[in-house]
Amino acid sequence: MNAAKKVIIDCDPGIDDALALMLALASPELEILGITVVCGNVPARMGAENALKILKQMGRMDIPVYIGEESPLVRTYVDAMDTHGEDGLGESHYPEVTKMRPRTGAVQFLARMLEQAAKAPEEAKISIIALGPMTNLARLMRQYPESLAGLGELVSMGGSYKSHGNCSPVAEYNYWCDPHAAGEVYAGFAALPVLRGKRIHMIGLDVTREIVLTPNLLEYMCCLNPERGDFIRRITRFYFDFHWKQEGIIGCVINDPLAVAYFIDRTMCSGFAAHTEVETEGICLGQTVVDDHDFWKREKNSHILTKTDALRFMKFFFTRVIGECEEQVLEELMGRVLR
Ligand SMILES: [Ca+2]
Repeated sequence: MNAAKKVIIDCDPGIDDALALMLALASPELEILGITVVCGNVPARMGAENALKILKQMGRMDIPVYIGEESPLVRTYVDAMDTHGEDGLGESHYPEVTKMRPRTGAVQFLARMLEQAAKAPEEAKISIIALGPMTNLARLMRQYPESLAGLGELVSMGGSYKSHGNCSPVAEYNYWCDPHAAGEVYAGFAALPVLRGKRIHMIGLDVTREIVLTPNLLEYMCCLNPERGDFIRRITRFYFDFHWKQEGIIGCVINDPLAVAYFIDRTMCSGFAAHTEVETEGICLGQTVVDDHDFWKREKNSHILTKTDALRFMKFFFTRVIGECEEQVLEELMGRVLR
């Protein structure tokens, strides 16, 4: 077996972040060096507390959690607690983890780790799976640009190529929350010599909208693995209610875990390379503008994922987080998304 890939997960937990972390923690292909938290769905400090709750649930208290940026670069911070609940975990109100505490200095942690990997061969570099706004990453790029020599790959859940947004007709939350940060990171991938040839893998709403956790799937989880199933039920209940009111779906779209699955298995999604920029002003604030026809003849700084196979993803998630399952049953239960 190949050595596990070194990775840092930058996130804002967040219900779907919690599911993504569970998937990552249950995947032997990953060596998770740390979890860095940014303000997004919830304030960074609350997100860090939530990350600890997930680590406790998964029995992985060996992984450090770092609190990062507490406000976007320019915009006033707008959380998503209407979607994720007042505790960020669907008002499940699991008790605070006291055995281990979050540390401060997420950006410095990222810089330190990447600097150490700067001279390592490509396969030993450190990748980042970004599941929240890109504020920590933009600060890293501003303050420690040379540390990016240690970056393997960047997979980002965010943006939207052709699908509608979830904060405006055109904008997805992570990039809308801090469009300047996302814009700087995409620009950096187009311009910085240290990132030459690298592309941001953009897992946008085009593909994540395909991933819907339905009540039937949740029941199946609870049957196969009562402990994990119950945890997921408690944190997603609020999310189900929100989706029904907002999108008319019985179930919930779970965006972030697909980014983890794609990082591990590149055949999970497919797409194309293009130059992408992020709008930072006006009614299109936070929109990802993907130059799919190469009008601008600029450096292709992104790999835009447009297709995925929801059944394959669901089997991947179940097998790792819940346990053995029957594909036929999954297929049947997935076929009943009411919209
Ligand atoms: Ca997230």
